[in-house]
Amino acid sequence: MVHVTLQQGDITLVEADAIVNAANSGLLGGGGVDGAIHAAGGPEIRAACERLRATCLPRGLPTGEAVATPAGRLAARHVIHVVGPVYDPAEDRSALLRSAYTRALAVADELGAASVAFPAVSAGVYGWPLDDAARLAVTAVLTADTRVAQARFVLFDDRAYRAFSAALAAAS
Ligand code: AR6
Repeated sequence: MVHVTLQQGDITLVEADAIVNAANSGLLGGGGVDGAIHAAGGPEIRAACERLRATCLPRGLPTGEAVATPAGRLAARHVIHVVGPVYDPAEDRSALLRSAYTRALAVADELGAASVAFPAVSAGVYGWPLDDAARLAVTAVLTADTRVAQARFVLFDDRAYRAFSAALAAAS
């Protein structure tokens, strides 16, 4: 079973085989953790995303899906871009949020990555309530069928760290 740990901090600084990016379907950058990863990783990530758009993903990466690029100047070897769902109180999109995590782990398996770091996908600009985002994230990763040995959630602020701590304690 995958071993899950938590850390508060900036995911761009994490040394893991792969870090996960909370991207958008266009894959060409944005704000939040996406902007930070592109800024810190440099143009190699953007160029790889542009190649994906020009070849296998002309209409972009669907919500709940994952795709890998090199990590440019980052300490990690790969960036696994996922698209979380935008929160909508009128529609249950939790399966898509769980899928973002399980598809990321499936891509990590294809890459042979043993350690993967995740941000709190959908819990920023996409508006997912933090406690629920944490619960869905932790249970998706803990129950995933994967060869990834170490999964680390890297939470940017204290509030997110506390939400993920509570979710991990409840699930373990
Ligand atoms: N390291 C770790 N976590 C971070 C970092 C960082 N450097 N920076 C922000 N976070 P968001 P989303 C946290 O908005 O909700 C982008 O524009 C942040 O505090 O980055 O999935 C994309 O292009 C929050 O807890 O992602 C999309 O358009 C979490 O990362 C859209 O935002 C996710 O916040 C995706 O929205």
